Amino acid sequence: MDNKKKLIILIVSIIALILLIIGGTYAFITWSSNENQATNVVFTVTPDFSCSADAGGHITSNDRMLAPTDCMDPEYAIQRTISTGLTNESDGKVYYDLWLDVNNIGSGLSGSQNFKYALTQQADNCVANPIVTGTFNGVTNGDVITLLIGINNSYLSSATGTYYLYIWLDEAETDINTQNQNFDFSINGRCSNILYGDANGDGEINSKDITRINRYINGSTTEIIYDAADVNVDGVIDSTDSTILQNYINNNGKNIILGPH
Ligand SMILES: [Ca+2]
Ligand SMILES: [Ca+2]
Repeated sequence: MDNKKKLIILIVSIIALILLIIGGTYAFITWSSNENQATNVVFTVTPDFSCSADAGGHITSNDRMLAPTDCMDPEYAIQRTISTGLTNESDGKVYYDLWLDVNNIGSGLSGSQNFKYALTQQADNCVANPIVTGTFNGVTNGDVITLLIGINNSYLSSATGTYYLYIWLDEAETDINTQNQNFDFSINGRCSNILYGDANGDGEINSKDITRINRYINGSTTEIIYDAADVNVDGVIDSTDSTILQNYINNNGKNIILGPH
């Protein structure tokens, strides 16, 4: 055997060894979703309009195993196209929210800094100018991850949008605790002609709305957009709404859903 053939065999052997190590070490993390947690949802809000979000149906543990990689990896990262839009015409303004419900997340993944998500409007880039990106670090069962916030994504008519959701374990991950973990997420959304949180009806959500709610509670005003101010949708406006709204503003709308969810 000449040296050239020896070199080729050596390179092939090294590559095979690398694949064996990577495959044997990390390719065990699965996305799972049961039949009740469809990732395509259609919801009707009023008789006048409805909106939809289609993320391509179920994602099950048979679909994808995750391994440390970059977010564009077609084999070991999750990439979902989400098409949103109004299914009926609307004359008024419609606010659109989209979020991820965390139904279950393994402690090894919530303890990692490298289990990540990003939502973009670019099919070919998950890093540049994401609408939202973050890690699942510290996330627990029952939490929500905000993807689109209504106030920044209002539609005037039958507009549609296409978004790309990426979920991946970053290539920096080396912790053995991220192996053999399960997680279970579902995409949910809501459209509404109510801008929840906008208690004074000026089209913005800010501290003025907290002031308005507090004044309403102490009886110094009766002027309030009732449905918008009742952010926990329990039928009354009280200090709970004020507290939720304060947290929402403090977090810049991150991972808190105002209104029905
Ligand atoms: Ca306002
Ligand atoms: Ca309330």
